[in-house]
Formats: sequence, C-alpha cells, structure tokens
Amino acid sequence: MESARLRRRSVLTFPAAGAAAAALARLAQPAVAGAPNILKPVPPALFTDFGTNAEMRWESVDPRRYLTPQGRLFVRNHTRTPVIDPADHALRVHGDGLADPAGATLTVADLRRRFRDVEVVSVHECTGNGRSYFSSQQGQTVSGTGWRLGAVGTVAWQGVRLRDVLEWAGIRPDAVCVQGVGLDPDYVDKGVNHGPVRRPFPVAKALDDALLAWGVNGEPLLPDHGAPLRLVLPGWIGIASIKWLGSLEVSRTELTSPWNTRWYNIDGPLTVNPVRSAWELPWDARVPAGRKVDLTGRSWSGAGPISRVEVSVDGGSTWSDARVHPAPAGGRPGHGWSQWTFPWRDPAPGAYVLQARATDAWGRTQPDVAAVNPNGYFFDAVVRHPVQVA
Ligand SMILES: Nc1nc2c(c(=O)[nH]1)N[C@H]1C(S)=C(S)[C@@H](COP(=O)(O)O)O[C@H]1N2
Ligand SMILES: [Mo]
Repeated sequence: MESARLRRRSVLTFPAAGAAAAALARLAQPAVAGAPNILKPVPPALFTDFGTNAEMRWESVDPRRYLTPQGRLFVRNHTRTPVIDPADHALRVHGDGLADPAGATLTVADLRRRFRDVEVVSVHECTGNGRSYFSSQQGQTVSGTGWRLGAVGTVAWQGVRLRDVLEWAGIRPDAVCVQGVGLDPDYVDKGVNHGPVRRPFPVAKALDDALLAWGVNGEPLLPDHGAPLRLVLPGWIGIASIKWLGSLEVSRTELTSPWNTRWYNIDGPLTVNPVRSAWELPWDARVPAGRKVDLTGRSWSGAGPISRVEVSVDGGSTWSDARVHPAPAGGRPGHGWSQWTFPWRDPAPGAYVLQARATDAWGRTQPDVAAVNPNGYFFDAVVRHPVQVA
C-alpha cells in the first residue's frame, strides 16, 4: 500500500512545492489530463471512486477496528489534492476580530511548539452522505455525488485547540465569526470561479471544540486529507473542516461564502450532522441460511453518543434492539460512532430487507423518510438494505 502510494505520487509533476505551489494552486487550473485528483490508492475493493471523490465500502470495514485507518477514509475534493511542503507552509491568522488585525503567521512547527497537543476522536462525514438514497429509496432527484453511506469514518485527530491559538492571537470579545480558507485550487463550477474553498463558522464553535489538526490516528495527515494542516469542527458537516488550511479570518461581523449560502444550506447554513446507520455488509449480501449469523454495523450522530439501535429484518414490520458495544478502552471520547451487533437466528432462505435505526443521546431518531432538498444533504432516513439468505 505504502509503495503504491509513493509510486502514484511520484508520477505527479507539481510545478514547485510549498508556498509557491500553493499560490499557483490558487489560480483556477484546468484538470491536468491524466493527473489524479486523489493521490492515495483507492482500490475498488475498498472504495467506490467518483473521480474527485471516493467513498469507503462498508463491506470492507473491519468490525474489530473502532477507528477508520486513514488509508480507508473517504475523500471529498472540490478540485484536487494539492501537495504542500510543510517547510513552505504557514497559517495566517488575521482580521478585525483580533486586537491587531494584521494578526500572526504560524507554521505547523510553531503550533506544535507553542500550544498543548490534544487528541479528539470524532466522526468525520460529508453531509451529502447517503445522497443516492434520495433517488433509489425515495424516488427524488437531487444533485451532487451519489454517495451511498461510505462518506464517513471515525478517526482520532491530533492537533491543537483553535481556542488556544485564537486567544494567543488576541481574539477580541466582540469577535463573532471565523473563516478558514483552503490552499487547493479555486473552485470553478459551470464557468463561475467561486474562489478558494472556505466557510465561516461562529466564534462559539471556534472557542468550544474546534481543532487545528496535523495528524490522524497518530500518523501525519495524508495530502488527500489536508496536509500539512486542516481545521476540524467535531460533529459538524464535513465542509466545515477545511483542508490545506492557509488562513483564518477572525471577524467582528458575520462573514459569508458560497459554502454557507449557496451550498450546505437548507433554510440556513448547515452545522451538526444528523443520525445515520450502516451495515458492514455489501449491497445484496449473501447470508447463510439456517444458523445464527452475527451481523454488525455502526451508527453515529453529529450531536454526540448513540443511545439505542433498533433493527428490522422484515422490512420494518417488527423491530428489535441491536447490542450496542461498550465504548472502546478509554471511553468514547468526543464524537465517535457506536458499533453494534445483531445476532440473526436461523433465517430461512429468501430475499430480505435489513434496516437499522439509531437514536442519539439527545433523542434524535432516524426517520423513515428524509426531508428532500435540491442538493441532497442530510439523508438521515433508515436505509433499506437488501440481502439474500441462501
Ligand atoms: N480546502 C478544502 N477543504 C475541504 C474540502 C475541499 O474540497 N477543499 N472539502 C470539504 C468536504 S465537502 C468534506 S466532506 C471534507 C472531506 O474531508 P476528507 O477528504 O479528508 O475526508 O473536507 C472538506 N474540506
Ligand atoms: Mo462534504
């Protein structure tokens, strides 16, 4: 895997590393013919590859592992993965929400030296996850990547608290908004250049649990996941966690970007991810008849822990509780998902529909039907997963 990744990376020809490349990358660039948009290997056994995006296959998830290995994590790029030399990278923190609006510039090495390291386990999920079920399950047409349920993972992020950095940078008490800006190429859609990927968020979230992360599961971030530095807003929709972070603007007025007004908005900017569940099974899985089979899956919520998971094997007529696993050693810190097992006893041969419905600690439950919206966000309905018992 490692050598495949290196091979694939070494065939890339980026003009120059680091700040110069990042500056160049800011110009709207046409896709380079043959150049991959995602740099890590996304083999078909592990991923469904959509080009600039790739989702994890749930049947490839190892039920014995709580965290998603970085090599297995979904990728969602608006353009393509830039390679940024950490030696040439620095984060600019600026804006009228700081005592000195000119702010400061910090390398990742500065961040590591100056601030306390933290680790936060959180679900990382694209808010379009599950989008394809708007059409296949609800007969509705929406636009965007036709994800099944694999645009999600749970990882341990290593980094520093954004709060510590903003306090050090002299955040004013009347600051209201922070906006992270990515160093990937400008996003051009239907001939319109929308500029670099960026999204504002309230200062309350910045001072609560937001992170500046350089690591995942104890490894350095891969380029595809935002190296050398990304924002992480635990529990919030994926777009909130800006990759390849180049600057942070701290503002005394509300900022906007197309990523909170035009996209990722349903009657207001989307924030916390809903409740979802997935079976660790292929679509149309074959299940052996006439014996007990332990089926496994996971449920998660952007708002926090899962308190209950119910399953149905008869298309929703009857439900029973799945066994939700105790938190992994050391507790379930932050916003990780819950694993569960459902012992299916002696199913008779035939076609079945499996359903899993989770409820979180705030009492939010997955509905039977998700509320449709033009861009297909927040598909949180119980997914009808077909299997064949033979
Ligand atoms: N700079 C930048 N940040 C970004 C994006 C992007 O295209 N550019 N995509 C966003 C979206 S929509 C999602 S779901 C997550 C995906 O993170 P991942 O590719 O590391 O899984 O990153 C977010 N941050
Ligand atoms: Mo996303």
